[in-house]
Amino acid sequence: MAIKFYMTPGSCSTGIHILLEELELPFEVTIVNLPRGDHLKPDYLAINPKASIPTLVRNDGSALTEFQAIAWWLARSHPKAKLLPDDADGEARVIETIDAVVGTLHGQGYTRNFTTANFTPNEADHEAVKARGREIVGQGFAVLNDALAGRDYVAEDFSIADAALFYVEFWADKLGIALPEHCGAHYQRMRARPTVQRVLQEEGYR
Ligand SMILES: N[C@@H](CCC(=O)N[C@@H](CS)C(=O)NCC(=O)O)C(=O)O
Repeated sequence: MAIKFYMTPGSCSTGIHILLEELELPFEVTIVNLPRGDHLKPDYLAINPKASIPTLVRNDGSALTEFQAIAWWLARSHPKAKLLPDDADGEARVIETIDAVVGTLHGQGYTRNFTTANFTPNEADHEAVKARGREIVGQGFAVLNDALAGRDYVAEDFSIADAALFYVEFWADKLGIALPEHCGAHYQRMRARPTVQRVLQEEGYR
């Protein structure tokens, strides 16, 4: 049984898609159409009751959710691919960056723009909520930018943290949010990777 990957093109699942391609794993894709509400349908909720993307159903049939958990499991179960540093400091930097990406830039920043109504029942407040979201994203990138100075990747080599950072950089690109210097260079470095090019093409981007 191949790994089953539940994803939405251009969403945070793009980061996991990159890791699956980096690992050259065989996997079956199911596209979950978020705008159509596929994630709220009983058959998907039976797999992931959190109604979120991404989900990975592994060879033993068990489902794994949450970007960090999926990325960590992929890296730990394929150690030869070296998607995690093997020193404590490098590992801590990876966790630090993924948490900032998923918890802060995505969870507090971008979601204010993607699912604004979840933050206020008042439509008159929507623009203010979106503006605050962009502010959080900008502040988050500024911190990550400083950490990237003088480095090609978050840790010494490419790791799961770079796939996470890529998806929020990709969203910045799509939304017209300017990336600070080192994040911009990281984004271009990631786009030059053959796996990233393949993923973007498969997800309908160029
Ligand atoms: N903490 C979750 C967040 C996942 C998440 O929010 N994914 C978005 C797509 S990028 C989603 O499923 N949205 C569904 C919704 O907004 O209802 C994770 O890391 O996997």
